[in-house]
Amino acid sequence: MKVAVVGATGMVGQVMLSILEERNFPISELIPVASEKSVGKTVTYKQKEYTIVSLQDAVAAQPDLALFSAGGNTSLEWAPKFAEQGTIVIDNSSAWRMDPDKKLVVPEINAAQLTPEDRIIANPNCSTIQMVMALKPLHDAYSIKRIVVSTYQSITGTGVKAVRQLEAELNGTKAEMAYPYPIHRNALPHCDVFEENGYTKEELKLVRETQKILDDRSIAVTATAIRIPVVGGHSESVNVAFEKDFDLSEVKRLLHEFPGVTLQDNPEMNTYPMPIYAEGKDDVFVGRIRRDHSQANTLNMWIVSDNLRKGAATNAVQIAEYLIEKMVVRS
Ligand code: 2RA
Repeated sequence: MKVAVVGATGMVGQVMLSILEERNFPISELIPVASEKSVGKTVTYKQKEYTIVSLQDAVAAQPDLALFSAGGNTSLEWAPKFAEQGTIVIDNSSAWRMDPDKKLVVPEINAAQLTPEDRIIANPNCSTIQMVMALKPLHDAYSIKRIVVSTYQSITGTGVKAVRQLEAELNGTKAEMAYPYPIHRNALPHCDVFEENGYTKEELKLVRETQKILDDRSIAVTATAIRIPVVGGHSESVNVAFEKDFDLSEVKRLLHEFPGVTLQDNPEMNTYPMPIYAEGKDDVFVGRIRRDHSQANTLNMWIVSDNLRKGAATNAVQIAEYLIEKMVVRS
């Protein structure tokens, strides 16, 4: 399969290349794509160097599949150009996620809705993916009424500039600021930009994408997204109220049995999810599961996952694998 990776030099693009290699994705020809300033440079895939090409040249090459992680504006302009000629686009930006004609897919949850007509498929936001992975089996069993989520997000979600800012703050050197304030020894209640309603775009993504993926706009969601000086993954404290009561042991069984979720829940043995252990893995880790005694039919849990992997690159590649498996696209 001829595969383009658009945004191949970015943090997610680089992880996409390593995931494609790790999962031995059936690539006959790899086309790394990046901005004009990177054209002619190379990226490494399976110990070989591949020369970066422009978006124009990538479209002309007519790939079967294009994995995008290059920002919303690039996706809005270029995804249709690829799709018009038959390329299937899986886009990691927010550009198409809330488009009513585009599917927003977490394979373990809703890949079955994909059809050969879907030419632009949206990859959800990282903080949404890990949350709905844990909530889907519980929604099916107990019907979610309301979600209150607080996130503690890795600086890798911002990109390499944020990682360099933290490194500089730790080393006492200078670096371009990715944030309005130092991130070392700090917690920023500011992920993405603020909207007029006082919420950030990141918080509103958690609300709107969750309702679309679980296909239930009656689910009430409210979110607070925090950036913390961590690199291994995003963590989330989730309080979820259900229509029906639940049994804690059944909740844990449902989570344990859900593909892609790993239960880490034995506080007496100091066993609970943490970014330092989630980093580099594809699973969504769930722990600190306990009944909220302040409200009926309500549960607290702690969810951690590597935001660059299942939160972005792995989920996108899993969508592509699903398309091949269902013969939607020739491998
Ligand atoms: C973030 N979820 O963490 C956003 C985009 N990756 O900044």
